[in-house]
Amino acid sequence: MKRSVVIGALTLALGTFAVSASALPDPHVHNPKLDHLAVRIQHFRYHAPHHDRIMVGRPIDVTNTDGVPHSLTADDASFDTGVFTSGTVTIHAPEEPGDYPFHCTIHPGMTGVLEVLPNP
Ligand SMILES: [Cu+2]
Repeated sequence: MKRSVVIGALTLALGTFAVSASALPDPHVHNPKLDHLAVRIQHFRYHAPHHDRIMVGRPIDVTNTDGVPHSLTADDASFDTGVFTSGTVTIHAPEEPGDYPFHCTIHPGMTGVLEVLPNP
């Protein structure tokens, strides 16, 4: 009797794990969340949903809400909004997958990393 209860609990735990594992993004399935990225600059920081991930070549809207000059500039210069003080500038993710560190050319302490994924 006690043994069957333990097995039941173990099955339940495995079932829960299977559900959470299937929720992870599958690199072979098109994920619409990676078609577009919106990055907000606020209080001298970059804020983006979905962990700054996007597929190759897709548009990135960068909005500066600070009212002071900022940029979002790849360390390797593969993308760059240029310096802007307000509004939204649209750039595009590089065509080569990889991790792309970026920074603000005005404020060196502002940094982030863009993860560019291949097309599925
Ligand atoms: Cu800045």
